[in-house]
Amino acid sequence: MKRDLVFLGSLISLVFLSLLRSGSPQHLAEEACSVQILVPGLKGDAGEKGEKGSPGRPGRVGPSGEKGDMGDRGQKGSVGRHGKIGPIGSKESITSPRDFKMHLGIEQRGSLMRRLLISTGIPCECSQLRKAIGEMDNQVAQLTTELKFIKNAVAGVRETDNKIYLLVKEEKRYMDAQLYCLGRGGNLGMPKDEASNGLLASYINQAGLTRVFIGINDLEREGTFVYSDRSPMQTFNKWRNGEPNNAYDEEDCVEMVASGGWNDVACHITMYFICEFDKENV
Ligand code: MMA
Ligand code: CA
Repeated sequence: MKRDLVFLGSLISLVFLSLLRSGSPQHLAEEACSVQILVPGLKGDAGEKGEKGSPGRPGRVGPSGEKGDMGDRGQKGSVGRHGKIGPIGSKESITSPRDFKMHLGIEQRGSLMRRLLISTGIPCECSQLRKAIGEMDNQVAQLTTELKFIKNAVAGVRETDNKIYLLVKEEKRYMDAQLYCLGRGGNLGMPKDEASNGLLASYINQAGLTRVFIGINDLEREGTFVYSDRSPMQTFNKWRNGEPNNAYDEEDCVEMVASGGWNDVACHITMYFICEFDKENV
């Protein structure tokens, strides 16, 4: 009876202990077995060897080693990137935007161009720029053609290879006519050969006029006619028969009549006139 009570007490305490230690199902199975071992009976044969377990966790980091010898020298590094654009140099070396550009490397110029393009809002696509330039070339060609039309048809000028002639339909005295032409970078028309004389004559005729002042006078020395650019009269001339006659002793300036012939007239009378311009000055 006493043995039974001791056994029962042991059983209860073991079950209680197993309940306290229980956690995972594995423990439960283990505990269940342990409980069964306590059941009276013979010990069974040893079970088969279990499978190999999974590897354990890595161990702790070991202590630092002792200081080693100095290593070999490293290899030479690669070439660095291009630097930023430098400041503008002194006045002696850089005096124009062209000089400034010459001081920049290709990459710096490209960078500068990109910045300029970005600042102007132009996308830096070469193909787009080329297209825009091509279109501008076409526009320049078209405008040149239109300008030629305007000069000839509207302004009514006449041209040779190197001169432009303009008939001014404002009545002026010789000196005022001369000043008018000079003020515009030209001079009074100075026919110095057959071709230019013929061109002026046809200009006058097409305008329905009978006479205009041209740039010839003998103001400085009576009888010695010079062009209004002070160049001397050469062998070429178109004096009408009997001219120059210095009528009334007061004719020091020259007119061209519709035939293209020349006549000396008084400088104080007023009439239309023709200016001429060197193309290289226009
Ligand atoms: C005549 C002739 C010219 C002179 C003019 C002045 C009409 O032509 O004498 O030589 O210049 O008169 O009006
Ligand atoms: Ca005369």
